[in-house]
Amino acid sequence: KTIVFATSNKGKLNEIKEIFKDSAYEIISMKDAGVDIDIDENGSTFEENAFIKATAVYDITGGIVMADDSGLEVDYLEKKPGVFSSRYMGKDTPYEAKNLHILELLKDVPDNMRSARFVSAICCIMDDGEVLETTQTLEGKISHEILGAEGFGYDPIVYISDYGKTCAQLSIEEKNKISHRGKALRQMKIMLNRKLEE
Ligand code: ITT
Repeated sequence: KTIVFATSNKGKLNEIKEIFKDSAYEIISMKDAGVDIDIDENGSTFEENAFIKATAVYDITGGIVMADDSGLEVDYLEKKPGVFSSRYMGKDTPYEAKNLHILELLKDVPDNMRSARFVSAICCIMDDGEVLETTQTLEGKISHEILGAEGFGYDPIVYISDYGKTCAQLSIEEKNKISHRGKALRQMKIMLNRKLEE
């Protein structure tokens, strides 16, 4: 069975393809499914936005669709940028600038006040319209400098103490093992496998 992954973010697509590479489900991008739409993510939670994205594509294809809505919550910034993570400072602003800005906002903030987390809400709509959902997080701390070149987005400033590295210093396999999206996608994989047995 084929699942269209409703994203235009290549980083997300690479992560899900890695996780579903041994699955009975084949992941294809929105582009490869011939769907070219701009989705207005006007929800106020990650869950709402994941549902909005999945629904927009399902309304066109009628087949199985999965979507991820995710972001970074910085506790010191009252959980910003949160659902606005990709639009923070304008959607076309390079991540280097966004990351430097967050480091500047936390310039003299001590380590015990630098907690942050990545959140990923995954929504899957089955071909019969049934909705499956899960949300998972990855706890970290905002680093003091930009470190690493793997991954995407805010990865270079999210420091994972257990690894002594930022997410951008982890390989895609290492990141998937512990990440918000890795955990949510594996959970979703279990739910989807149950569907195959029904
Ligand atoms: P789609 O909506 O097309 O999927 P997007 O990038 O706009 O792509 P979101 O609206 O969910 O996706 O925004 C999520 C943003 O949060 C993303 O652009 C990153 O800046 C950040 N983010 C989420 N997960 C991340 C991760 O694993 N590593 C780094 N940054 C992440």
